[in-house]
Amino acid sequence: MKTEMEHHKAQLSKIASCIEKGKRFLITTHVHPDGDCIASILLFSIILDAQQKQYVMVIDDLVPKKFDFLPKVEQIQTFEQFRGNNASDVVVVLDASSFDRLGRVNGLWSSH
Ligand SMILES: [Mn+2]
Repeated sequence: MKTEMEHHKAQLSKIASCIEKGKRFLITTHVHPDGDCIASILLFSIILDAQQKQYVMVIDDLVPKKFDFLPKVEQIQTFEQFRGNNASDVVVVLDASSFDRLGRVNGLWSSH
């Protein structure tokens, strides 16, 4: 039987392989965005930049003005800006405990 640590390692290597194989990523997070979710998606985008991957960041809400100072925050799209434009092969959901928390972004990929 796998130990908890082995289980986590196996999960992490699955995630690493998805990132490695993925070409176009959709990165998203919960509605009513706060500092931790915005920082999470921006950091993930920086990781993808280092891998020279294509991605879009989408949130079903406007990013509050108080986060304007964060690097790359202007690249985050609202649902309206993004709609109909999904060509991603990997979806990355950060800082959300359920798909419901994604608002209208939830299900953008369900037909794929
Ligand atoms: Mn949060």
